[in-house]
Amino acid sequence: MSTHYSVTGRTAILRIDNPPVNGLGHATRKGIAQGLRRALDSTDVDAIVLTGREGSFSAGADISEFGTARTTAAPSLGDVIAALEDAGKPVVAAIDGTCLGGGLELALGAHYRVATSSSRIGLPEVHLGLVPGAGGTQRLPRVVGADVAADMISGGAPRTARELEDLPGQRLFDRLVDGDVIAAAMELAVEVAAVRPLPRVRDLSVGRDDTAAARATHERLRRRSRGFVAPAEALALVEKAGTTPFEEGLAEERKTFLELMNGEQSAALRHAFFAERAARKVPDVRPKTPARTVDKVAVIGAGTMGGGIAMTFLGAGILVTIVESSREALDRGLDAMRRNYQRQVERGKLTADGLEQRMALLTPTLDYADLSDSDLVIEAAFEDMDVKRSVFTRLDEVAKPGAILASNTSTLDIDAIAAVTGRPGDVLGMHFFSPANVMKLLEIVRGAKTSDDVLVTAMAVGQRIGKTGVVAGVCDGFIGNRMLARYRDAATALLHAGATPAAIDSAAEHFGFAMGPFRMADLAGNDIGWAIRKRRYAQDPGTPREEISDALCEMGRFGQKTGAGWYDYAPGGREAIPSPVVEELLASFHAEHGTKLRTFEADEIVQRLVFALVDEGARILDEGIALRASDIDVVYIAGYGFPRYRGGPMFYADTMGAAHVLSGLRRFHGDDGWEPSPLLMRLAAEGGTFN
Ligand code: 3H9
Repeated sequence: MSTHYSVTGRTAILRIDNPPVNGLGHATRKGIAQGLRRALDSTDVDAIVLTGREGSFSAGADISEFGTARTTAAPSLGDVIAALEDAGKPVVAAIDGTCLGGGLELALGAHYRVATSSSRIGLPEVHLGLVPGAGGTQRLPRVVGADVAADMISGGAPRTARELEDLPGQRLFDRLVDGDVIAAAMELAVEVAAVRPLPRVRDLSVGRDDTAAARATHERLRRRSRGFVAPAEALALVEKAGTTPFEEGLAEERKTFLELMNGEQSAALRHAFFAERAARKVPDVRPKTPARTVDKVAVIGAGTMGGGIAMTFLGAGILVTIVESSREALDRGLDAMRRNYQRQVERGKLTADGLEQRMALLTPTLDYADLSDSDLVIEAAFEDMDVKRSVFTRLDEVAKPGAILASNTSTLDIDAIAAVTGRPGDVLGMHFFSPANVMKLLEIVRGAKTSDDVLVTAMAVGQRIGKTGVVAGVCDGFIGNRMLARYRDAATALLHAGATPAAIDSAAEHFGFAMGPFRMADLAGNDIGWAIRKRRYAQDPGTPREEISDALCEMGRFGQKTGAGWYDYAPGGREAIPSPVVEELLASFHAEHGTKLRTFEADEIVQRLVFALVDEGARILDEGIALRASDIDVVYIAGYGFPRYRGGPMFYADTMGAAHVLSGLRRFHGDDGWEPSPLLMRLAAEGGTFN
């Protein structure tokens, strides 16, 4: 039973009880409709309180039903809401906790609403590539005004009931409480039992401010949602609420909702939603393995990475000890952190008090002995095995028993690092992405001996600090950087074949990548890859040379930081301007190598880049480095700017079909000796999918 019916005095209480989030699946919708009918038919009932579970009124439609017959099976959510709204007895919604999507739409169908002030109210459908489909775009503007509704529906971010209550002229809530919301709703139900006609949201007119601030918000929403189709549709529907009759707006909303639900973007975004949640589970860890307590964290290294990692923990209110080897490096690191916070204060993202509170949680030190009471130590020292080994040897001496020892290495062998300690079960990788205080992705690298509770703790810590954690096995580059290497190789191959950096970047960005490979390289610094290449050339003289990239670095064109890289930059500027120097460099390379120049369609450029990711992803999956294909998608969306609305590289490959990807790769590689990954070949032969 996902709904419960009871009567107290002359008020019926209809409670939605469908854990974990009170999703409004078919059975629940039926339960609400039946409960309502029963209350309306009963001569012992004067009013109805509709409520959920403590902490969850309802998170909306059951997304897992989308695409199945149950989504549209009667009664639809729209039918249930219409029945509430047209009920001949007052319906009071009693809201506590999450009230999202269809859950809010349901509450808007009630005649009265009472909520706890901390309840989270929102229409987040755009995050799933949808618009609200049960009247949200038409009813919300009638109670909070068109501008706030446009922001909430097109941006998707929830607000607290208190924030909404404080808006001028809002008519969303009749009462806000901090205590027992059901008792308050029952009280109101008794008071309004005889009121007729009953107030209906649909009968209100839409207010709007149309201020410069509101217009700026809309403009920001449009910019931020580049490539996403739903936000613009949502804005248009909210606009309609003020200009067309209610029923017409509702019909238009329903049509748009169904089109979007059956479209590619929503399928991809729903995949991303479930993929992020699946990534939190590790199948072979003992169920209910308890996490260790983490109250104090230490970070080794106050460079860009260490500082960013420290800031992430400080932001979550966790005590951090930061260790450096010299006073100058420590001071430099602290200055950089303070400057970073200062910039946030200037942009209004942090208060001056907030800045001081964060810095007060930080203990800088030069002495490893000061981290002896830390529960978790994250090493972010120089990326070199000897350095890592000596840090971990020292950590093994000073860290308390049971402390977790993590390395932020992006490439090195965690097992080799763990082996220098007497407690390899306590060691794992926690690979943050730069800038660590901004980027969402956290690769949690499980060594051969990492114990289950250490893994579980690292995942829980990741969630606590707001990161999207994905478990990876040990290999060079783990999931993300190993795939990135293939992506870069594909970009370099395109360059060698005659495509320009601007053409490659433009195709990638048009596809939806946050940044094309060459703009990205200029931002990250071309010297980093060069240093790695030089080391490889020295270790193995047979390593193929990346002539153009090497020549670029030999000219000192390291990217934005030197004002020149694959592009030119105005002093201090970020705008990438195609460079005559690079053009000349490419021309002389092509002349020397007799390149048969050809032009590349944007489609082919994208396929070359993305299929390379898929091929490496398939190997990673086959080797068990990633637990599931959707984990790879999460890595690429959260850490590498892959367009979320395409669902990640593996999901994208599934939409193309493995056989198509394989034949594309064969064509692009020609006779260069490339062998397809066995998994890709299997799927192509069987017509199977990664996800
Ligand atoms: C909609 O309402 C359309 C309507 O306008 C029109 C209809 C006609 N459905 O996130 P968590 C699962 S669209 C099915 O880990 P938290 C989730 O997969 C909907 N399942 O918990 C997970 O499962 P598992 C608009 C759902 O506490 C478990 O519940 N609403 C749904 O961190 C726990 O979730 C939204 O977009 C769902 N709606 O966060 C809200 N929601 O344990 C989407 C969750 O097997 N949901 N699950 O991995 C959320 O934002 C968060 O889940 C929430 C809780 C904030 C509610």
